[in-house]
Amino acid sequence: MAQRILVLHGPNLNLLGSREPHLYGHTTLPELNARLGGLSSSLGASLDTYQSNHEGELVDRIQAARLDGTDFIVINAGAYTHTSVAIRDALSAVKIPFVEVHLSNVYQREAFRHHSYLSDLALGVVAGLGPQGYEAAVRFAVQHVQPA
Ligand code: CA2
Repeated sequence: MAQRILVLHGPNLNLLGSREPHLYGHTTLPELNARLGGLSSSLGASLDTYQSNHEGELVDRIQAARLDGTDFIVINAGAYTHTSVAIRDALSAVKIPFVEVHLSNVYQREAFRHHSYLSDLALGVVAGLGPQGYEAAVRFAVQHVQPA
């Protein structure tokens, strides 16, 4: 059975490509999702994507992943990374392995971005590589779920 990977995008990431390109680049969210979908297919995996600006909706999607056969989650929780015990608890509850991704290098930015409620539960964290960070995470996910 093909591995099922879920890519979750948190608040404001729907604005990708339209504002603050010095921080987040020129790639739009639909372009990024399409690129990740193509990469997953080429690796024999299937990919779902979901973006929400609402904490509870992200929690609901994480809970649904427990029932829909998701094998691995790639998550950029956006600003909720630094605030959300609820998203942390959901990821902890479903026990689906995950990687945390950030487009920007959060450690070069304001101190409040240096703490993540997710990192210690994550298998790994990628920050500062732009869209390539998601690609690295998807490649890792496929390899982790079904080692070659
Ligand atoms: O670097 C990242 O990927 C972040 O997760 C992005 C979040 C920020 O709160 C985190 O500290 C780091 C913000 C996402 C905002 O996305 C935008 C995209 C385009 C234009 C404006 C905002």
